[in-house]
Amino acid sequence: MAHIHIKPNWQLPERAATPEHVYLNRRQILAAMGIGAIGATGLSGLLARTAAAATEPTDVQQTLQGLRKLNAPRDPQFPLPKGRTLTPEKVAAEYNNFYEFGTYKDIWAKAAALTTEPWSLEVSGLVDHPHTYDVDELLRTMPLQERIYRHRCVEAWSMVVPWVGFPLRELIKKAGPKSGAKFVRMTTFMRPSEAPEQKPGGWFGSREPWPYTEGLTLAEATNELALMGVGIYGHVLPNQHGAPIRLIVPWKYGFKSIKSIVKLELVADEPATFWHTMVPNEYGFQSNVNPKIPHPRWSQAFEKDIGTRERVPTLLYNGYGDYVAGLYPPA
Ligand SMILES: Nc1nc2c(c(=O)[nH]1)N[C@H]1C(S)=C(S)[C@@H](COP(=O)(O)O)O[C@H]1N2
Ligand SMILES: [Mo]
Repeated sequence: MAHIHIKPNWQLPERAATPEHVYLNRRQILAAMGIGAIGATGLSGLLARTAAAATEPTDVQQTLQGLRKLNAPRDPQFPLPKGRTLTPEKVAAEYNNFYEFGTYKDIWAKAAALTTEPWSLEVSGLVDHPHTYDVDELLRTMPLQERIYRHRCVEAWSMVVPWVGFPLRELIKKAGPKSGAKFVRMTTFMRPSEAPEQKPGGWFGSREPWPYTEGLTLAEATNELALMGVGIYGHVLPNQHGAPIRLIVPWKYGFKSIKSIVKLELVADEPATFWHTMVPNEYGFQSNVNPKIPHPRWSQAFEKDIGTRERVPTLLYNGYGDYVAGLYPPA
């Protein structure tokens, strides 16, 4: 067995590694052993981190202060779910997954480097009216509302937060899907200068299929629940939550809810997606929340609420069966 002279990431004591991270780090180490270049990769990664750290905020409140307020009416269909507690804003704002900025729970600091103004969203593909929107235009013209949704990450943690957004189907309606359009493909920004993990030679940036992509069937994308999120807790999104525009599909595992979207295309075939491409047997295209289908490496029967720290039983479709069960064969 080869001797590895740097500590694998998952052994760094100050970091709270979660299962996705353990997987990635192990894989990274194995890949690096194969090509014999781990020292160089590890060192450049460390130097990049040190450089970025100089401009990072030191307190999560700094990333929330001064965010523009959004006066969106509450959607009465989505009040606080029974038996759950609203996750405190600060807790949600410092417990993120956003792999472009790293694999640990310091995303809120790293994501401050993302430039979100101006921001364009291209809507194209098999549509009658392709259009590139300025996000401010969408904020002004789309029917914004506030909805409290449960969010369930595939890593078995969850939160309950008030999003501000508009139904994705309103945008799809404006675009006018052509008859051959069967899927929606969404793409996150590609900016290695701002997002360190997208750089070749970063911790795992050279082997992952950046930019992050996700997809839905057209029926899923036009379901009432599918929300384009532009705000949280009554103001625009802080960068760590996927500013300035991200998807929220609460009946699916969190990785489907792609952040900081730059392109939305209507396509004929099931699109390749980031996680499915990397680990097809662990992260399926559909990935509906289901307590009875374990992840290959852990059970999905329960989740940890990051606000209350309670262990909560996981619900089929994350509790949204009334809205989405009809899309799928009986579970
Ligand atoms: N572009 C992009 N979108 C992403 C991710 C990511 O790494 N990159 N992580 C996903 C995962 S795994 C989860 S759980 C949610 C987390 O959203 P939050 O940080 O706003 O809670 O974002 C999803 N969207
Ligand atoms: Mo996740």
